[in-house]
Amino acid sequence: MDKLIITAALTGAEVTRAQQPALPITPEEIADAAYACAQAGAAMVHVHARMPDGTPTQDKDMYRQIIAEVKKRCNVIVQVSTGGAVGMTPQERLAPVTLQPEMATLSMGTVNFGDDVFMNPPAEMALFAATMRNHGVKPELEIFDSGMLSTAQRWLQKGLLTGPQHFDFVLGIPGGMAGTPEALLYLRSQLPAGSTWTVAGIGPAQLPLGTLAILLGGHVRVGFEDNVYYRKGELAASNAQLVARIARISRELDRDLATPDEARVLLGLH
Ligand code: KMH
Ligand code: ZN
Repeated sequence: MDKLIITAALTGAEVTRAQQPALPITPEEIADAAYACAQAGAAMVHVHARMPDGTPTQDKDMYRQIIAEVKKRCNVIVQVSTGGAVGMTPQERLAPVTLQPEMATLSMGTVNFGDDVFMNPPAEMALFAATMRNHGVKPELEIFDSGMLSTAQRWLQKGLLTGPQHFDFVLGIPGGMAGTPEALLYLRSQLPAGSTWTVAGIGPAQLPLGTLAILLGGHVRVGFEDNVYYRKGELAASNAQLVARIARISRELDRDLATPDEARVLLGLH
């Protein structure tokens, strides 16, 4: 089995300081959290930018600062969000891709998102894919429901996506596919040959699905974007605490952790 790539989704667009007092917001806080997660075993960070008051933003300069601050501290792969927050325009969402980060997320379809709708019409997503290709940015394909994986398969056949792809199964969003082992096993069974995959279990699904992914040879995403709790009723102290736990479980299960450079090789970033 390949070594495990742990991604820390540090901030997201929805979680507030009221919900999680340790949420990193400024570029310095995000970079400090990235460093702590790297020390705990993360090879990648998935980042969203916020304004100083906590409002989500896709401002290019804010992402530039985040990337620079992370790079000052450590060598983790920085993956920027192009999901941003519900309601942002495609142009806003794409802004950080022009900074040529190593990776960026690419949502593969529209999904109900709690009481909102996270809009990802095919023509806009094709533009996102083309922009990433033109800037040499590897996408991580965000799969919120099984039809999105079928879309990825069609796009591979049509040449809108080329080469081995990296998938993120985001499971447990209200409106998306359930955060269950059955859902994960089904999606894994439908993956195009040669793909790599990770799982982002939402809320209480984070720990069980992460553990299952370790056993199945997938990779794992943890962090406050998806889950603010350490266990039921107890907030996590930091993103790094969530990384440290999944790292510990992986080592106990005899699966070593990928360093950032090893993850770059596994993901074909070189
Ligand atoms: N904030 C969500 C609406 C991504 O980063 O690409 C979308 C999201 C996905 O977080
Ligand atoms: Zn995100």
